Amino acid sequence: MSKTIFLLNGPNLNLLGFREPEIYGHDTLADVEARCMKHAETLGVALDCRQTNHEGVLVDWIQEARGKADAIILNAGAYTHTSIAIHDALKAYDGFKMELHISDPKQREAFRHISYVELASDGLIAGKGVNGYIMALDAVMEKIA
Ligand code: CA2
Repeated sequence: MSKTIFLLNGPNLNLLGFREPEIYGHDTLADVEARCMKHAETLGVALDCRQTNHEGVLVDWIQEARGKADAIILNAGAYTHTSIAIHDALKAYDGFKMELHISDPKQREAFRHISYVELASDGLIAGKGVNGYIMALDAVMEKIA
């Protein structure tokens, strides 16, 4: 049976490609999602891409993934460093959980060094630019295939 992956992006990632290209690159979120959809097709996996600026919506989507998705790839944006609610939702999810960041938060300001997402995830890809999204898909497929 074919697998399903939720690719969830959190706050401000809708601004990708429009601001701070020196940190996040020139690709827009639409570009990145289109690349991921193409790659998912070659891998034979169904990919559901979503972005929200709202913490509770991310919690809702992580809960929705229970029973619907075999894995979640999550770039929770700044909620990574603040959200125990997202941490708890991830803990309640039984599938594979991959934390993803475009930059490497551990190499940036001290307030980005804690990750509540990391404490509830099975893997981490960070600091690889937007190519990290493709790397995350490949890594997750190895775990769930
Ligand atoms: O490196 C990442 O992917 C982050 O999750 C991005 C978050 C940041 O708070 C995390 O510490 C690391 C910020 C997303 C903001 O994205 C923007 C993109 C373009 C322009 C402005 C913000």
